[in-house]
Amino acid sequence: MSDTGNGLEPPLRMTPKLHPLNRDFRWEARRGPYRRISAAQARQWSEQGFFVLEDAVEPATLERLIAEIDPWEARAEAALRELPQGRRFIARADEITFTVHLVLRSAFLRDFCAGPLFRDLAWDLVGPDVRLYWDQAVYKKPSVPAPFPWHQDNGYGFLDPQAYLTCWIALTDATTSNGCPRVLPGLHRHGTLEHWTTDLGYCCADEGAEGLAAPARAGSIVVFSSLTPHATGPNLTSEVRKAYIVQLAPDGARRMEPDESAGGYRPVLQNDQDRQFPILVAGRAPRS
Ligand SMILES: O=C(O)CCC(=O)C(=O)O
Repeated sequence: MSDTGNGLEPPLRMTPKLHPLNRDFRWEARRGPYRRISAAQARQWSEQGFFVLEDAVEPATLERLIAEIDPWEARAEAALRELPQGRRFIARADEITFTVHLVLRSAFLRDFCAGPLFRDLAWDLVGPDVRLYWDQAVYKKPSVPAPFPWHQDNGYGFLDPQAYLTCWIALTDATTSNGCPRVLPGLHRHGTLEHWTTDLGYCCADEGAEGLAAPARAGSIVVFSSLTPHATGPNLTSEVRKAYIVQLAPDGARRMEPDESAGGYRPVLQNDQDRQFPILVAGRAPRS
């Protein structure tokens, strides 16, 4: 990709195929004043669908996050090893684990997700009324040659509205050698794309697409839209690459669950009281 001279890469030139539920989507830019992000980050968000928030989590908090997550991830890994072929859907023993809904298991993680960092990002990038939609740890194990394929998060479970926020928190340094995120800038503006199934997960772009690498030091966050196609590369190192993912969606968001009897899909409100708690109510921290 050539440089535009303004520090931003031009949007990818491709006419994408859309998800069948994606009709009349319009990307809406977020206006300031912002609480956490800079004007340059807001512009990159709007034009490219991502930015890196450097050093957003301080070392002591990071250490505690890892201490809270590791035991649950070890259980997830052990459970995978018991399964035929050591795999369930996109999780594979000794390769890649997805440890979901950790806020149900750790008060520390719950408080972390409900804290000022995500309240500010929610205000800047989602709106005044926001809930935690999903949280999960993704650990990519040493010497794993397989990438995680190009996908949009809204391609895994279609939310209405389609645009929500994914915060990919690097718990360890994420580099091009151990599987940092890569993004396809600009495609978020089309809304949700058609995805197809591969052995490694859903996919919405040519496997050979290069995209932009988004390396992140431990404690930094790759912030992207649910509509930004992203992938992660192989882990060619001898260490585990650890990430914790926090996703925030507008209050009232509904997940379109496949349901033949309802004519294709059935909307399900995302307000599970235990794990999809409010992050912002009318722009403020919810009263406890
Ligand atoms: O962290 C990874 O390797 C991939 C995770 C990811 O892209 C996701 O969970 O959407």
